[in-house]
Amino acid sequence: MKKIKAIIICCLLSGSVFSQQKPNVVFIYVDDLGYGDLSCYGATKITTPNIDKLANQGVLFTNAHSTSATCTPSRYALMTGIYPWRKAGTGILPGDAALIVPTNKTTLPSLFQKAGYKTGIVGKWHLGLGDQLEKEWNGELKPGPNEVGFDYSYIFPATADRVPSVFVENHTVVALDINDPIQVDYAKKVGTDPTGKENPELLKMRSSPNHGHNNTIVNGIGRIGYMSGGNKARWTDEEMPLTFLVKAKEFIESNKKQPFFLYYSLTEPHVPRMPSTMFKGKSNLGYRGDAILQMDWAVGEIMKQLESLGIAKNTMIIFSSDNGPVLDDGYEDEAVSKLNGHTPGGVLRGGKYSTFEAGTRIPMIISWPSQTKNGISKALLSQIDFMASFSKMLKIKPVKSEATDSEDMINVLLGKTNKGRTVLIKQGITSLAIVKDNWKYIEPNKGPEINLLTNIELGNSLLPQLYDLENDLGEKNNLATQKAEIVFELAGLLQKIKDQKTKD
Ligand code: NG6
Ligand code: CA
Repeated sequence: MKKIKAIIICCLLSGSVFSQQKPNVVFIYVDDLGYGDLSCYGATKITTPNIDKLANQGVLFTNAHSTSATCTPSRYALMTGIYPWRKAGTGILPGDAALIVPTNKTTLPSLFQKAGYKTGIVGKWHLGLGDQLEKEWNGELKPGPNEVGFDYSYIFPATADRVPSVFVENHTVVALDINDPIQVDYAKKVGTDPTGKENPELLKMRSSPNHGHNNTIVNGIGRIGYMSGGNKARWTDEEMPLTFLVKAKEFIESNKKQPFFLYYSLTEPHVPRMPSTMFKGKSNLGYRGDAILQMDWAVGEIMKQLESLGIAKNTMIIFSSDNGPVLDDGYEDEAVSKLNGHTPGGVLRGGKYSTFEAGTRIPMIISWPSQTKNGISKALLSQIDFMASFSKMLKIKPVKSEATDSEDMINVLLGKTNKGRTVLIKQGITSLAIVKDNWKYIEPNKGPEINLLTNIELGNSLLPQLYDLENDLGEKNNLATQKAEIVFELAGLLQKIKDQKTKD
């Protein structure tokens, strides 16, 4: 009897230690959501109850950053722990790009694999597929997510506004029909499909002038790039949230008995915003607002599922965005005209593409009910730090030459300390900035001051810029002339970090 009791106690103990060491991780990564887009971050014109609930049970970060102000580089950093500006070819990728994540290095998902997790990605990828531009869309598409650490993948290749407008499950286009082969080209028209340029009367949402989202029409929307064939495989934008949600839930359901890592990478509120009927008109802010409500709903559905499976307590949910907000990013979707006083970037200056704060300071919430204390953290943090932080949590030693820009922040992520990074580099579309002790220095550069298409201030200037983020979060007063010694120090430090070599 004593022996049995001892065994039971032993099992219970090891069970609890095991569960603490190996939480499931659901990383919800949304596309182009701004610092001011959620009610838990102060939005008043839109309410996001599910994400607010997540924030109430976890840690809400006010000083968390993506590495970059656009998607591909931010995601590259997330996967590798290497600053993307160290590596050529990590800018916004076309839909036919080759894979840019190395297949012979530790990645965020392969870390979890090494720790015995089942790993999956559902949603946007945008890191390339195959080993060259010219590829056979009708055969096996690899290397891709499955070759860099995901046991399961259900993705779209690039962005919702780029062809091919199809889903890829593991290595194959979903609903592929060999009698209607897919062809993709970014330079010239292929096939006879109408384009937004030639047949604007066929569009259900017009492209904005000069943005060029007027190539092949798929589901009544002009895309960037040309495709032909694959008619059965083409997605319906309005169904996308459900498609991804169902796949995410299936992945969770089939792995509920073992530790899993799910990277659930939603397209909202990136363009084209074409919400499902359930959400159209619901926000009164146009389709961009509706897409945010739709995204919030999807987060709530995942939370509900985890609860009903009884695994919510030991599941860490991370919620964040790949870059800051943009209103007109290619389509006439009323994002500007129906803004109604909403401020997607909150008090921050700039937006997507910008070296100003709104480009890369993004919402981040982490909830692991059995571990995180609820509260607000002001710690300086970057998404690049997930690599080193999870290495620590999973007790998988990082390879020395890998993830060299990543810092272990696991105790910050769990809300156990407020002591974040001391230094961080942030990347706009043409310039870098360095942050230290709440001072932010933007290097002088020749890039345009404003992106005329999106009407976003890019943070570029031929002169050095220095902002005191503690007292001037809106970056209104350039103190570079008054504080020349800080400019000198930060410019030197930025150069030193740039000069550090990586093996990749
Ligand atoms: C830009 C597109 C924009 C968007 C962005 C990628 C133009 C004029 N604009 O090049 O619409 O697709 O790329 O966004 O083509 S991201 O969030 O994936 O980085
Ligand atoms: Ca993005």
